[in-house]
Amino acid sequence: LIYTSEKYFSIRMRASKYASSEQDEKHISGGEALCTYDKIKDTVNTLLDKALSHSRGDPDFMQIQFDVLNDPIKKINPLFVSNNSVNSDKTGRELALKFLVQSGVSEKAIAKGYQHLIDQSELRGAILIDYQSGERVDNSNERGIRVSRMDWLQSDFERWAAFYNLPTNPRLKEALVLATKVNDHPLAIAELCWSDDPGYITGYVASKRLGYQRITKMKSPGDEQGCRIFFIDGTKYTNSYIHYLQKQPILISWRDK
Ligand code: WAQ
Ligand code: MG
Ligand code: MG
Ligand code: MG
Repeated sequence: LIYTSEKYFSIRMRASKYASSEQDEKHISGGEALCTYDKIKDTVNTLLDKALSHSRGDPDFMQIQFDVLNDPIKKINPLFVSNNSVNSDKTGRELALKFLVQSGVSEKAIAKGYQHLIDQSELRGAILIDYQSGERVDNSNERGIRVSRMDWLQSDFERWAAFYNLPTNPRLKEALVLATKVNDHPLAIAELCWSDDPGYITGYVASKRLGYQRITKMKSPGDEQGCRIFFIDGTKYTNSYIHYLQKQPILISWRDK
């Protein structure tokens, strides 16, 4: 844990379309960051830019909020990243299934997870599924649970990327920050993810056992259906896990050994 005299702030953004029309609200973009007071303006601008030039469309609603962190920030190491090149989204999904099973998720839970996803097409967060029964254990309906209060200092991320010869891709950074936080908790079993952005087809499975398994093709180009499923031990303490996801401040921090 870091105890600093400097105050840190959590910044959150979400943007959508048709929020105030008859049509169903469409999620466009979301983002979260941690920074000190002097960096708030830059951080807000970065999140604003992200949503104003988005491949899912131009938003007609946006909310950017900041609030001071009162809890100490916990530092954790990023999950280990492995790359899996596949030649079709079908092969990618089969590989994802294999990784989920290896992480301890039941095939029944995976099948039910996909069904919950199809039922909820307008998610802006994640759905939480029990890793054995496949029952959905959050009550957030069509919104999903949004993980926030997490970040990775850009300079630290760039040192990490150079060491592993990986691209300094902001999507990889964002996704690895989220996956590392989500999977660090004792109740987490595994995560399945791909983007809802039509042009971005790389996704991943992450777990304590397998690390962050990047899979190059998880959907076909143009598809706006994204996925974020957290498979957890959902038989008890689900509320404390959700509290952790939304409130515990986490900073990813890397040291080469
Ligand atoms: N908390 C919970 N769910 C989220 C969050 C969050 N902070 N951010 C996104 N989601 C959910 C939400 O339902 C989105 O629609 C869906 O995930 C996809 O989000 O190259 O870019 O930000 O290694 O579009 C993974 C591969 C990219 C990166 C994932 O997701 C790589 C991505 P997106
Ligand atoms: Mg987004
Ligand atoms: Mg995102
Ligand atoms: Mg997206």
